[in-house]
Amino acid sequence: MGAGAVALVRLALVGLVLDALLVTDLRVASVVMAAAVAPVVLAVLDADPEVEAASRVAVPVSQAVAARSAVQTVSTPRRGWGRRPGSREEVISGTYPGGSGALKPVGCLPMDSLARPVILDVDTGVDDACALLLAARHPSLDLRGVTCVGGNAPVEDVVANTLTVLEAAGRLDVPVAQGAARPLLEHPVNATHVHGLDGMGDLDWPRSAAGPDPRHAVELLRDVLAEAATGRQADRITLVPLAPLTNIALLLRTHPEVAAGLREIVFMGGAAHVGNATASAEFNVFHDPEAAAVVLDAASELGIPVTMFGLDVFYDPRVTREEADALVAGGGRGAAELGGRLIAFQCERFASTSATIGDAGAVCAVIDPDGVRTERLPVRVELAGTWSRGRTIVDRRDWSGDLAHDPHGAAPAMVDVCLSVDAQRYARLWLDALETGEA
Ligand SMILES: [Ca+2]
Repeated sequence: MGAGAVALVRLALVGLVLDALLVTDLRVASVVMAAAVAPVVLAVLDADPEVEAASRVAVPVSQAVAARSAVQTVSTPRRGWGRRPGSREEVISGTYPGGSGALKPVGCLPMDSLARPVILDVDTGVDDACALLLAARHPSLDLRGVTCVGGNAPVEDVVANTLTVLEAAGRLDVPVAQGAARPLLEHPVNATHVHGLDGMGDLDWPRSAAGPDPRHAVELLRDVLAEAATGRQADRITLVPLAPLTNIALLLRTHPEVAAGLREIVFMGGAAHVGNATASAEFNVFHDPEAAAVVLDAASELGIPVTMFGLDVFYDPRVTREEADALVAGGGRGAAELGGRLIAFQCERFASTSATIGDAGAVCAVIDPDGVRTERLPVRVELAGTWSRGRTIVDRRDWSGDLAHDPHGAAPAMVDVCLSVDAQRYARLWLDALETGEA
């Protein structure tokens, strides 16, 4: 080994030691902070589905942002807010050797040993279907399971839709489990006005005859995460919730020990700036605000890194109607045709020439984290506001002196908030996975 290589190894070892010290300090700090935080007051306000429906449809799409081609690629921990265990840099390591987002040639399934293990929690859902197709087909991911929750559609429909998508992707080997049928406190609502009566675009697509795993979603999550905890660091699971966080809240409160098997949580939900279910709140968090609050609290307490892929970036990665039609033209009832038809459905429903890949963007953020710009910021969920219930309050203050006079103090949950995205890069990643990863 040359002198240069020895120096590099020494630097890496020093970095590891510093990281270990920092993790220890922050875990102690998080326990102290958790003990100091007053109990969460739960206030239940009846949601009005009609208000939710009207506001979701009315959200404008930022074409200007969609046209952006270059994005700063490095997560920027905030000065004065400290650093959380499980750094973004650590998360990035271990990507597929072909490079971030690189695809292996056609026909390379099953996944190789370097593929990142993931579980998706879904309420399929048109855009959940887009996310499932990507997670099922991309060679840099190892989809270990899919758990279902009521949200866009009743949970029984979510299970049926999820199995249908996995069959189209040629991945009925992936266990699918049914979870919570309703939020912890809120009334269940759905979004059939967005996703069609069956929750997945009413495509007249042949339904899968497969059935779900006999376990409850929380049991499947517990089992897979417990097994991952006994393996190598690289075997730890990236959990990708794309729905109301009910299942995940139940999991982390019932089986907090599963944190040992978790690498990180990358969830679609919330926003720093805008809402869709209401003027303040994003649908997934608004649908079950208590669950979102529990997940952020538990993640903070257990030292689980969290990335929020919210409405600030959700609408930006878009596929055109022409690109969708090209996918459909190949036929074959596989992932490409289904993906194309899902995009075409959205184009027609919203009278647009393009549609977002939606939840699939959060999966892109796992495959290719350099495609989003994040800031590590304190986040709380509003549980009591008359007009703001379900809002994710992202603390973007950059002068810590304000905190001395703030009766609330800083939120204990530090989250990597996605603030902008290289939209074309993620849309291309999704298209490539479907075009080249055909079953
Ligand atoms: Ca969803």
